[in-house]
Order: sequence, then C-alpha cells, then structure tokens
Amino acid sequence: MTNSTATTSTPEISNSTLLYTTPEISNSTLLYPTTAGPDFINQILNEIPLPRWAIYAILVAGGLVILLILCLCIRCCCCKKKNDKKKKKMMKDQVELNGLAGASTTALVRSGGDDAQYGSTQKMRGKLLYSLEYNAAKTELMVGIKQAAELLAMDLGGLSDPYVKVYICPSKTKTCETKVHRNTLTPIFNEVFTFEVTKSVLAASEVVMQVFDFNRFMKHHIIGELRVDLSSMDWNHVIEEWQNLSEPLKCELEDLGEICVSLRYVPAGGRLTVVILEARNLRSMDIGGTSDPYVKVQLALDKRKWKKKKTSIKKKTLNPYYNESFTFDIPFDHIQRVDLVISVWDHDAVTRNDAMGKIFLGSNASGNQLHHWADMLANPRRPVGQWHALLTAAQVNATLVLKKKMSLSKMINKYH
Ligand SMILES: [Ca+2]
Ligand SMILES: [Ca+2]
Repeated sequence: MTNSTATTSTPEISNSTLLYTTPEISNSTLLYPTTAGPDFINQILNEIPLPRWAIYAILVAGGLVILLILCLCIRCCCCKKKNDKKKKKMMKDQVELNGLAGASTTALVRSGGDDAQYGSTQKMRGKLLYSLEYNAAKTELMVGIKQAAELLAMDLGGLSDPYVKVYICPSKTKTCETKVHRNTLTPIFNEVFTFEVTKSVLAASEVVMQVFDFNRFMKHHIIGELRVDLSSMDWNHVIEEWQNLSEPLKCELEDLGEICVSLRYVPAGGRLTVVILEARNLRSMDIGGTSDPYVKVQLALDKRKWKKKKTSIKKKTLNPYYNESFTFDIPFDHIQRVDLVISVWDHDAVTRNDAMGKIFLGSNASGNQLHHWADMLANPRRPVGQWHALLTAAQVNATLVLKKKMSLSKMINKYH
C-alpha cells in the first residue's frame, strides 16, 4: 500500500511543482537567450556605462588588433621558413666551397674534412721514375724527378695532390721540392735539381726522394719514399729507372712543426700584407717541454736583406696563435725580386734565442712555397692562406743565400 501511494503521489507532487515552477524560471532566464538574442545583447550593452558609438568603436578596434596579431604571426612563420631555407642553402654552398679546397679563389675557406689519409695499410704506394747524373768536373749531382704512377690515393675523392721532396743524406744541407700536381695519381714532373757534392761525400751518401700529398690547410702526408744508395753507382752514364715507393723511415721524418701564413698583394698600391696566423706542433726548446715562440718576417730584395718585422712572443706553448698582420710597401715592378723569409724563434730571457724553423717564399722558392707565392700573385687583392712545414734554418740558408743589408744611401741611389 505504501508503495502504491508513494508511486501515485510522486507524479502529482512533481507535476504540480515542476510544471508550476519551470515556466517562471524559464520566463526570466532560460527562454531569453534562445529566442531573443539581439535583446539580450542590447541588455548587456545597456548595462555598460558608455555611449553606443564608443562601445562599437572599441569592438572594431579590438577586432582590428586581433587581425593584426594574426597577420604578424603568419608573417613570422613565413620568414622563419624562408630563413631556414636560406641557412640550408648557405650551408650547402659552404660545403660545396669546401669541396673546392685548394682552388685559389676559395683560399680562405677552411677545408674541414677535405682530405684524409686512408689506405695507408695498403702495400702499394706507387712508383717513381727518376734520373741521376754526376758531373765530376763541377762536383754536381743532378737528380731528375720525371714522373710517378699508381700513387696511393690520400684524399677523399680517391686522388692525391703529389709533389716530391728531394735531399741528400746524411748531409741534408738542401731540400728541393717539385711543383704540386693537383688531383692526380700519375703526375708528370720533369724537374731536375742540382746538388753540390764532392766525389768523396757522394760515395757515403744516398739520395732521398719523398712523394707527399699536398693539403692546403692540413698536414701534408707522405705517400712513399725512395732511397738510392750513391756509393756504388757507375757514373759513366745517366741512370734512369722506375722504382716502387716504400714506407718512409719513421726516424728520419724530421718534424719541426708547421706555420699558417696568409699573403695578400695589391699591385695598384704596391702593398704586400703578410698575416702570421698560427703555428702548430713546434719543437720544445725549454725545460718543461715548451717554447716561447715568436715569428720573424723578413724581406729581401735581390737576395739582400731589406725589411724586418716580428710578432709578439707567445709564452710556454708549442701551438701559438698570433693573427698578426704586417704590411710592406713593394712596388709592382719589385715584387718578382722579393723573397719573404719567415722564421720561428724561441725567446729566451737569459740565453740567445734559438731558431725553431724557417721557410721562404718568393719566385726563388720551390714546391709549396712557390705555389703559395704564385697563388697570391694570381689573385691580386685577395688574401691567400696556407700551411707550410717548417724546415731547418740550415736547409733554407743553403738554398737562399742572403747578402748583408743594403745601406740606406745606396738604396736611395738605386731605387730613386
Ligand atoms: Ca691532398
Ligand atoms: Ca724559451
């Protein structure tokens, strides 16, 4: 019973209350938004204590601001995409330029991983055709470097940039180099180098011919070498033969370190700018395994000492960074008569400064040094940078014998 009354009474109560209350509530709140939108907005607008025109103006301005922000966002996105594309293109161009490392026009673009030594475990290093001739009357030995073949590839492209270094052992007073032949494994050199050697010294000597791979911004790697014993030669006729290159004797690779130099010549103004950039793997000259290196930049005119400048001293380092620039006035008609001598010295406060290595560039130079000088002349106004392996002062002095400095009065008479 209770159940039935409960069920019957519930609808009544609910009907009476719900039906009665809902219209009232809906009249005031629920029905307005759905059926009378503009009135509702009007009501809101009426509650704002501002004239209508001001409200409309604010709304329009707000809309414009939102539109403007949207436009700006879209533009930013587009610009970013464009910049990304540009960056990618620049990086691609850079990589392409690096690929050309060594081409004189892109000399200042540092080549990162252009070259790499690989295949060094291979037995075949290539072969070299050389000639030997001795002139007893003149006590001169002529070493001809004719050509090489089947050389080992040292660069990533599967090629090498070979040149040959020639010297007589054990005297080693003079080192000669052929020109660099780029991107080839079969270079034809056809160069002859003359060494002054007495017959008795000749009988106790050997000629060393080392084939190197040139790299503009990296260490030059040795491809292979030939050592020919001169003691038992029949000098009655010219010797000419092919021989296979062998692995270089490790103990004889005298490494004095390297120096990076940039050269720039402006013919119109007659100005030569030499920038001593940096050196690396220098020899230690002091106790403690370091040195205090500085670099001397010397100019010679007609093989006579002319002008001289020095970098600062870098204390306790074997890899000094200088980036110091020196400018010399050299008229265009003098430039072919100039030799540029660059030497690295260890500074000592108490004892005499020691020579650590030397090179010279100019039209009298050979190999890499001549190559760099020629590159500078071929690219006027453009700085051309290159690494050079340092030689001993004795080696350089034997090739480039400089006379004493010219007196000022003589110089004035000669050039004015
Ligand atoms: Ca190379
Ligand atoms: Ca020192």
